[in-house]
Amino acid sequence: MKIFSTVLLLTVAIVNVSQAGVIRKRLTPVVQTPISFSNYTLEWKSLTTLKDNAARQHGSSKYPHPAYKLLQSLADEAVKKPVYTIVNKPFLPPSGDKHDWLSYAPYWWPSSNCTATDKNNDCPFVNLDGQVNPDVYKLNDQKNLEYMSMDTETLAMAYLVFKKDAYAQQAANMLRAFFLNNDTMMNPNMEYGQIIRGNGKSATHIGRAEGIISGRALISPVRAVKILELSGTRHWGKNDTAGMVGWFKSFHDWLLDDKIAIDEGNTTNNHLSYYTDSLITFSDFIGNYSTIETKVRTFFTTNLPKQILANGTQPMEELRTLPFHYSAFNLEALVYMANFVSQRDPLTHGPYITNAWNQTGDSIITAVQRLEAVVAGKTGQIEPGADITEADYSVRAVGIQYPSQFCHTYKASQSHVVPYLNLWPLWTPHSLWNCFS
Ligand SMILES: *[C@@H]1O[C@H](CO)[C@@H](O)[C@H](O)[C@H]1NC(C)=O
Ligand SMILES: *[C@@H]1O[C@H](CO)[C@@H](O)[C@H](O)[C@H]1NC(C)=O
Ligand SMILES: *[C@@H]1O[C@H](CO)[C@@H](O)[C@H](O)[C@H]1NC(C)=O
Ligand SMILES: *[C@@H]1O[C@H](CO)[C@@H](O)[C@H](O)[C@H]1NC(C)=O
Ligand SMILES: *[C@@H]1O[C@H](CO)[C@@H](O)[C@H](O)[C@H]1NC(C)=O
Ligand SMILES: *[C@@H]1O[C@H](CO)[C@@H](O)[C@H](O)[C@H]1NC(C)=O
Ligand SMILES: *[C@@H]1O[C@H](CO)[C@@H](O)[C@H](O)[C@H]1NC(C)=O
Ligand SMILES: CC(=O)N[C@H]1CO[C@H](CO)[C@@H](O)[C@@H]1O
Repeated sequence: MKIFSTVLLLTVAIVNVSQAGVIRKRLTPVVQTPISFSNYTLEWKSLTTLKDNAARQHGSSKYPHPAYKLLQSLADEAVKKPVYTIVNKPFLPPSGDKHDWLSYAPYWWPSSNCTATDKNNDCPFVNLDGQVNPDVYKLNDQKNLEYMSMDTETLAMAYLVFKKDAYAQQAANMLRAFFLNNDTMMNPNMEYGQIIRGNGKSATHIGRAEGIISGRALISPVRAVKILELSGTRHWGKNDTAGMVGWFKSFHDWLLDDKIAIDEGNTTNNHLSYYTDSLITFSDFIGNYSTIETKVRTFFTTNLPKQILANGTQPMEELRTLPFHYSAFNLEALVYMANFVSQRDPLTHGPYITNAWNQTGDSIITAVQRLEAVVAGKTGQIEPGADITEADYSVRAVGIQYPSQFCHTYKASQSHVVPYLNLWPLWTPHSLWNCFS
């Protein structure tokens, strides 16, 4: 089971100024708390390959890879689910609007002398580090977002292969409920992620920049829209796409203009990688093509050399208490970025950067090779409780680009606890199916 989800990012830089005036930075441990249980992964899925593989199956009642049977059963389950929405939470964000995304900073409690009825508004909150306020479990915005992401993408892919109307119809229902229907939609911002509640001095009233990383799960719905559009289903209209583009235009602008979003964009580690992936995906979707190349080139030349050293280590990720998890997690984002800007694919307007993998100076490849070596126990550390299959996404994705270097070097799991993660043969070229198994 994936753990990045079960981990709350609570790394706080504490700066100590010693008497000699030397500034030392100390990182507090990342505290593991079962707050969100995300099973979402950001994996590049080539639509060209999805379609080629689907066409190969066409007319045949027998699907040569078990992943197709799994796809069918996941889609059959998804059509029976109610649509997801964030409007049913029992607490309101400071805006008073249930359509606004909300999550709580987990270790903050109403102070013990507080007798107010509305503790969100009338109480000072205090920090009891490591003790999770169970209120956080009452908010399911992140879970609903991630489930909607996985289900809409799965349903759209299933429609592409099986052409069963119910799949497209349900994908459309879920997308409209989450983004387009005035009663149930999410507002296009993440202003209230990980807020500290109450009326005390520490109350933040707005969310924290770190909370924005949850927005990476908005990438799959964009792909679901593209797949539905290309499939030609009668259940998804141009008006629907236009509605989605409107939503993502607002979210894109919020990511660029909002104060906490700017803070997130000024990070340098995995947060920046995912922020950039989100921004370029949404820019492409809304037709703002002009800035994508520059953004990614800047990332490649300015940030990548600091994220990945010549020996493939990722110091910003490995220095944390969950080195394996964070290395795999950041690579997932980097591989997506390189694929996104380099592919000529119906999913993107690209290629934005010709020979993009080359522009990374082999650094992503080197980092993936190091991850492989860590999994093989040859170097580095895997923290207790880590899920080594988290390396699968980046090794396979790079392996598809460079089969001569990666075919048969690594065995990817086909029995992840989360069924959705076993669908990878769908977007892996048929000729490489055996490379990773
Ligand atoms: C993630 O998947 C596992 C395995 O299917 C499941 O036990 C867990 O509940 C899932 N997480 C959430 C939030 O549903
Ligand atoms: C209530 O508790 C908070 C934190 O425990 C404290 O800062 C505050 O002074 C208390 N207020 C009163 C009126 O006792
Ligand atoms: C939904 O809200 C938008 C913006 O407030 C408004 O323009 C539109 O007419 C509303 N649609 C419906 C069906 O109420
Ligand atoms: C688009 O049109 C279809 C068919 O008229 C309708 O069912 C759907 O709700 C519309 N979508 C939006 C976003 O208005
Ligand atoms: C396109 O995006 C860039 C930043 O990525 C922004 O400065 C510009 O205003 C956007 N253009 C439009 C037409 O939205
Ligand atoms: C990787 O290179 C850095 C910088 O030269 C060095 O500090 C680190 O020890 C090296 N790590 C490994 C595992 O080789
Ligand atoms: C990038 O491409 C150039 C020209 O094809 C080649 O000389 C160079 O070695 C490549 N660099 C990397 C890092 O692949
Ligand atoms: C300190 C720093 O890097 N600030 C940057 C934060 O992001 C904004 C918007 O991208 C830049 O204009 C700042 O220079």
